Amino acid sequence: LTQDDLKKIAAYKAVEYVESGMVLGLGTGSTAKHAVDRIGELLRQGKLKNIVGIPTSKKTHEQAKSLGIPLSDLDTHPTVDLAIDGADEVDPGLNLVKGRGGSLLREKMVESACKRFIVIVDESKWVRFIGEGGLAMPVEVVPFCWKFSAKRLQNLFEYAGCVAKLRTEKEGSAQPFVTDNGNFIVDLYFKEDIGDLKIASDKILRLAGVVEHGMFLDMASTVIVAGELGITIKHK
Ligand code: DER
Repeated sequence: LTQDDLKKIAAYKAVEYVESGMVLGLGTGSTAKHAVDRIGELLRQGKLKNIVGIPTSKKTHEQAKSLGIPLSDLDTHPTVDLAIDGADEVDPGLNLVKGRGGSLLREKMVESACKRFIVIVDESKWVRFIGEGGLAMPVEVVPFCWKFSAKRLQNLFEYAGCVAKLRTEKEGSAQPFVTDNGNFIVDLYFKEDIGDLKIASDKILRLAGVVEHGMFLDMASTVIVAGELGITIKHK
């Protein structure tokens, strides 16, 4: 089984929780893409009816529109029945890192407005603690004086050997990546465990200039992990 096969297996399993009449949060990324495709297929087959989708990115908006999924937004539907989305990391407490695809703000807005948030991952996303792999912890910042924000973020986590880097369009290009909301992303790379995630989250969000970060703490209701040996479903 390829990694994409596993993503598809997790995604299809999550869509089994979708019922007709639901307002759905539609996630972003290569795993969530399979879930959105599956929802479109079931709508077309008449197996699902009266679904409204709230996309978590312009990319997902386009994908859902091309599939004929009726779309709306949080202004119209401030409460979402179910959201399905991927993650970059999942720890044993079902805390997540998200945002390596750049959609963390709209994802967090939709997923914090939903009654149930199902996370779909292949087994490679499983970590013992957030930041274990030393991979990017995304932070969305306003473009104004982003270097100032990056430096303050780096200083916040100096104890964990943090390095802050501006995300660019492509590796090596100087062109900053711009989010759907017109902001930049500063990725934080840690050498050590940053410790209490709630404290880390509060410290990041207190910095004026920071919009949001990629730690989704205590938000997932269910995590569906697809692995070589089968599917594992973990509930909060
Ligand atoms: O960027 C994001 O938040 C994505 O949802 C990410 O967390 C998972 O993307 P993937 O399914 O392509 O690995």
